[in-house]
Amino acid sequence: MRAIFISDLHLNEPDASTQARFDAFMQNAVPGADALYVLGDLLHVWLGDAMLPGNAYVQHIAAQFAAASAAGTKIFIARGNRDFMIGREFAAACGATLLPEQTVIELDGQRVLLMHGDELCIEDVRYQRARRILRTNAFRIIGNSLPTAIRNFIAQTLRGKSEAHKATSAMTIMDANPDAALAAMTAHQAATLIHGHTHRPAHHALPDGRERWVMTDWQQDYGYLEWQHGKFTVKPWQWHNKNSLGG
Ligand SMILES: [Mn+2]
Repeated sequence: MRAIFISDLHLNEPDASTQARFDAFMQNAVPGADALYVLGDLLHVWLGDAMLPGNAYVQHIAAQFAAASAAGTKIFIARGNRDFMIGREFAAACGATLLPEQTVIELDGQRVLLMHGDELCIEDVRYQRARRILRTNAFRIIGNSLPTAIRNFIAQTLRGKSEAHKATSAMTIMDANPDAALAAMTAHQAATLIHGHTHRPAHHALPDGRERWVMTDWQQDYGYLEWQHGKFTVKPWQWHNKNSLGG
């Protein structure tokens, strides 16, 4: 069993270096894996699957997932706080299965809890209040029925380059609350939790043997998480540094 876990790519058309890193990852890391789990914020801005038609940039991303899926790697995509409007059309274009907000998988018999992780940032009360509204099917329907011109205008505004850096820097995101993480693991009877969102990559090993892996965003040099031979390893992105790929 070889499974790969990633999150917080924040793929965004002006950011060519992250795109190059993604292309290299799909070509080098994914082939032969049994499963690829994308745990939210794959896309920096996604205001609904109505953005898909005619969008060559996102279709190129989807096509790479679809090719991996056709080659035998199961693709699973969870929504993040930036791409919570990902829907069935996008998932279908990727040959992917959409995951619920929290999901438990078994890796060689071990229960592992997966989530984007924004629900763990409970000290950010304003965000959690907004989240309860935004993450509903009703909001998803409203967003998808916006006129294309308005949606594109909003997307372009959100996509501005300096805005992208501000919005993805860890300083602007509150950290996960460790007690909330433990409570979620207890509720799901999982000894391992994997999440992203905070952009603070880490391996938290708890005294009771439980562990929490926090995945990195793709704008810093770190790596992806892989399960193979019954253990997790962080694998550095080494094909090679994104500057030489993206120019
Ligand atoms: Mn996020």
